[in-house]
Amino acid sequence: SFLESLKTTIITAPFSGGQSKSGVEDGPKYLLRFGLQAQLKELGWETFIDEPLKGKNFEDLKDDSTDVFENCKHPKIVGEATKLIYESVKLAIFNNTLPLTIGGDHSIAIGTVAGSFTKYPNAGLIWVDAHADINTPKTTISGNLHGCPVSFLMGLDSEFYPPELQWVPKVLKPNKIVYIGLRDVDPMERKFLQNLGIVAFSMYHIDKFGINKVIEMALEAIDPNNENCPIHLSYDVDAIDPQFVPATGTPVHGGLTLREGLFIGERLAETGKLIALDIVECNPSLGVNEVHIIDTIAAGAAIARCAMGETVL
Ligand code: B3U
Ligand code: MN
Ligand code: MN
Repeated sequence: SFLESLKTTIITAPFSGGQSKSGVEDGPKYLLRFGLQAQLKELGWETFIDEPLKGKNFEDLKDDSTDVFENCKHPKIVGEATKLIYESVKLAIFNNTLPLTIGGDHSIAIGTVAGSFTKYPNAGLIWVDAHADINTPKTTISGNLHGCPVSFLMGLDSEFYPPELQWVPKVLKPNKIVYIGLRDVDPMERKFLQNLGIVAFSMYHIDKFGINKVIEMALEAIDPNNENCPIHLSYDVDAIDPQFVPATGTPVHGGLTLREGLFIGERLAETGKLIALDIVECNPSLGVNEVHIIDTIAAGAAIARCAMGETVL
């Protein structure tokens, strides 16, 4: 393991500026209210909490109609929030704790991945998501920056970046990311995946090979020569089917079962190589009823526990 002892820093990232729906900023509050910290303690983790966005009111700043760059919405607040999260992840990881960042929308991964790769430049990134999140400010149709974090980390189309996001270190190489769960990929995103030779396992591959084999292939893809590469897991809960995780901003049918989704976490815990974990896109406001909210938050917490060592036996 890359950790000397079981210590984690839960980094709250109550941020919704990477997309248009409000409510996803309440994800951290709900996950903590659900008992995530106590659950991790129960698993033997010493837990710290860091709130890098405390005192900031990014929600109000979403109304600022001047915060646009070309087609990109809210680059200023995304730039500021992700920089703060980046600093927290760096601090957590250099203090020999596992940064567990709870979102918030997926734009926050700009900060988390940039932070973890500062300490572990040869790390691999496992991106579990229905979406590829590899649009650039040039290709994005929605203008939502939560659909773009991977491109910033790779430096794709970097001549078109908003000034506020030019700080992002281009830490990620195409052979160090692997996707699991894709089923909604824009045409330009597909071009990037093809042209860059990025390994991606869509729902088709999960049906074809089964989740166990897919994870083995994913692990091999980011570490083909068995060099004990550290792993950052960035987990968008919309990878899991909306029947289990309904309260999320962009649900897409035909997703992972809850068990498949948790197995990814369990298998990664087993490798002992996990150096950072993000759980994003839980949006309690989008539950049509109380059960939707509880299912979604419970799934988010379960993913964290599984990835951090919870086992049945
Ligand atoms: N690819 C689309 C849709 C999307 C990406 N990420 C989410 N939705 N959650 C986009 O907006 O870039
Ligand atoms: Mn995502
Ligand atoms: Mn997604």
